[in-house]
Amino acid sequence: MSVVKNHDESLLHRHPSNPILTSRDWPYLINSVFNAGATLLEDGSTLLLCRVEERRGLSHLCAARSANGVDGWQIDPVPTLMPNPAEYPEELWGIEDPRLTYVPELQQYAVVYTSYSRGGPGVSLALTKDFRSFERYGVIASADDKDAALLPRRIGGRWALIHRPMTALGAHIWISYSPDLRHWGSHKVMLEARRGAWWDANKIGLSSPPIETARGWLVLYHGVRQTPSSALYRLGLALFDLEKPDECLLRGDSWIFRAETDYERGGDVHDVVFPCGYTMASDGDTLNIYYGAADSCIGLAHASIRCLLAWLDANGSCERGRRAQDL
Ligand code: BMA
Repeated sequence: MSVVKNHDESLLHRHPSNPILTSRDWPYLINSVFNAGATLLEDGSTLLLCRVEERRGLSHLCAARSANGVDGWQIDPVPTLMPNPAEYPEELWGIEDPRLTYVPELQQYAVVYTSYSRGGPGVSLALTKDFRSFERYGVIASADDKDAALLPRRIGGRWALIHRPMTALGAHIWISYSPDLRHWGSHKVMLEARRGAWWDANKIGLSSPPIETARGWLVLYHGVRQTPSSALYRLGLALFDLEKPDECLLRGDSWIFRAETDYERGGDVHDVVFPCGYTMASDGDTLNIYYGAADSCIGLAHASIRCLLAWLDANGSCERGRRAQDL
């Protein structure tokens, strides 16, 4: 068993301006803004595609742009991507939690989001060049499925989608492959929720899209601990093989980030930190991680890839070497 020795160890550092975006910043009347996908645009500015919950309770997506990724946000004056249930019935109850991936081969951004309707949440895809017009692909993983992101390049000639279907086996992270972004197969479990008292028992899901490093895909994931009073959403870390992304190389035993501040502990859903996106700083090491806080506002935290990998080396174990009964 690995034991975290340093009590003050902190891998994700909150920005002093947190929360960086709240409903009060919005140019139109809303309930809340949280769970934003993130990317750098060609001019180096940051784009957040935010989940905005209207006062009807349904969500849509709205873009916010900033030169420094911290303040001075230019927010679209009207929703950027609205649910379109007339043509896409799976969006009847809204669209949520986008993850953005720039795909060099397509010279477009992939927006993978949750579409919500009577059948439950499913995974939908849209492509865009500019976050102004979108080409919808519709459902790519049917309900009940969410927490999905596309890898930026083909693996062995096929596109790869990470997602979290609810199956009879539980709520685990899976990976599926496609020749054309429309037809998906070769489904494999990528990371299993642990069981019993573990912080990530029973239900896990991808947070931000995987981060490509020289040592593998670095994956930030959330674990949900059900307690008698609430569900605690905390973050963990794992590393996967670059060319075989279903092969877990290292998985941390402890969570690395949890709700601690007022805006993370209290809100529409308390004790939630929920990143859906990150951008990379020009040093190639610093991550700007954007996270939904308490399903009410958006926070920013910095982390160093070097430190995250060093932490995994010190506190992670080789998933392949672990017996199933230990999970
Ligand atoms: C998850 C998702 C997120 C939400 C989180 C906490 O299941 O629905 O959108 O932030 O629950 O409520």
